[in-house]
Parts: sequence; C-alpha cells; structure tokens
Amino acid sequence: MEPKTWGVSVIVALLMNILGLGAGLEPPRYEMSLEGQWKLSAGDNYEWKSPEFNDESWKNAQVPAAWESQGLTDYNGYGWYRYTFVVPKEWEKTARGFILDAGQIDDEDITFVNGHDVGSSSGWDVSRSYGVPKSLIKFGEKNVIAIRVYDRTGGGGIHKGPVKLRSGVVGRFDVEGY
Ligand SMILES: [Ca+2]
Repeated sequence: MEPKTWGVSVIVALLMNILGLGAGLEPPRYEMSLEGQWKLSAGDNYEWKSPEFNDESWKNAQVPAAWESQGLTDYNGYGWYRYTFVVPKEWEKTARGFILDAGQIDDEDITFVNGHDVGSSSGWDVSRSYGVPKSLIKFGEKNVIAIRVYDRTGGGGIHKGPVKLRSGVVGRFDVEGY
C-alpha cells in the first residue's frame, strides 16, 4: 500500500471512530419484518398517505404477493397499500435512523411513512430501500406505511420481499422537510 493511500485509510478509520461507526461502538441492530396482512385498494388518492385515513373497508392483502392474487385480478393502473405497526419503545434509545426495505414493487412506487414521502422508484424487479429519519418514527405507538403503486401492465404490486424496517443510516435522507 502506498504511503498516501495508507494515510487516507487512517483518517477514514479515525473519522469512523469519531462518528461511532467503528467496531464495538455500533448501536444494537434492530429489525422487524413488515410482511403479512396489509390493506390494499385500487385507485389513486393522495389522502390515502395520511396516518389518520381509515382503511378498514379496504381489501386485506398479503405482502409480498402480486396483487393479481390478492383481489385485483387482471388489474393495471394505480393502487395503494397501507400497513399499520408498532415500533418498540426500546428502539428509541440507541437507533440513530432507519431503513425501510419495501421489497420489489411492480412497476413504480412512491412510499410514505407517517404521511411523509421517503422515496420513489421505478422497475418491477428493483429492491427498494429508503432512509427513514428517526424523527419520523413514533416509538411505542402506531406507525403507518402507505405505498402508492403504478402497474403499467402484467403483474403488479409489492410482489417480492424482504419487506422490513431496520436500524441504519443511509448516506442522505431524501425526505421532504428533513
Ligand atoms: Ca407490471
């Protein structure tokens, strides 16, 4: 290794230790599966991103699974998924941020956590991972994920996992207002 490269490595290692990213200083890793029974509706309405929206009348839908197998037979177009879950209170102490793995979504998505846009992607076989700031999460309380999906043709929906929330920090948070 050339001296110059070695110097950079030392500086990077020191910075990582200062930032608490070094071995032994890392906070506990938290992870919870978000797979199971979600709510699903055909159509498109941005009011559906709101945590306060009542989705009781929506279809129950397994996630992950193509929405054609969950009541939207031969359906192309817009549809929304919603999932309500409680984040453990004890996660608040040490987690610095979170990553939402939203699975593979056929074909396009805009994903919301507690009403805030955390990311969007295109591509039926692209695995989505979005940064979620700690300040967006309600610890020991209900949180709501809402995903607006557009299916151009063929199969649609959140068709492949893993779908989960885990502790972690991505390079930058691409979230409105954060
Ligand atoms: Ca499709």
